[in-house]
Amino acid sequence: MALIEAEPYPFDLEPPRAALVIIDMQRDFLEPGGFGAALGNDVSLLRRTIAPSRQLLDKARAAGLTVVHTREGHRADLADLPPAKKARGRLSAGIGDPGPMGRILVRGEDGHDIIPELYPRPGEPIVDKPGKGAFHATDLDAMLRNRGIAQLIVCGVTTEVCVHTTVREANDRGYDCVVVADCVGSYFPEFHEIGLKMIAAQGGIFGWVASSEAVVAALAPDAPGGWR
Ligand code: TIU
Repeated sequence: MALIEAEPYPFDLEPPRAALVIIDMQRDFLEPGGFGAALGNDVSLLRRTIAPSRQLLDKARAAGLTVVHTREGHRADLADLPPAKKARGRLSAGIGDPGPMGRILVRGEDGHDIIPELYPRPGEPIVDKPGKGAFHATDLDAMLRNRGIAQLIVCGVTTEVCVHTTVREANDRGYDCVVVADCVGSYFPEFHEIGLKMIAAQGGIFGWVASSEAVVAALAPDAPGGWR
């Protein structure tokens, strides 16, 4: 067991029962030439998460943690795309349409894939999800339970959308979640800040919030209070 300094109080990490879950670090959300940028968003607000996430990913891999990656997207035939999701936003180029890096949020397209900096290693599960939450219509819960995972360290984008939805789903399924503050990001700084506060409020109503530095320190085998 290792203690992670966190809000609202320290988190007892048990690495064999913990997974690092990296949400939707996809080219279309993060790269300057992607769908998110084409909608007028400032992707630098998301890109600041890449370096700390890479550091945390390296440390989690070295510590032998389960690492799971997710991607938001749909089948090429769009059979799993709810009409309401397709229509939302009244976009001239929306999900399934040609975008700057292939068809927008369609599996197999360049923009749908994970950024090279955080690319999954062979053996690390990738969850392809049609919704905002990573549990909805996926096998994530089964994979975690089959591995005896009960604690999730959560990184990714965006804080108030797919990260929040996933953490809320996980919380209701009995998982303890630690959201890594500098490894999650939003196109809207105020939503990011409030989103993090909402996680840890009321005694940790949805989970914990910690810095990547605090999580890395807890994963270091020789750190005071560290694991092993
Ligand atoms: N992954 C995720 O958060 N998908 C979104 O659509 N986020 C937005 O903030 N739009």
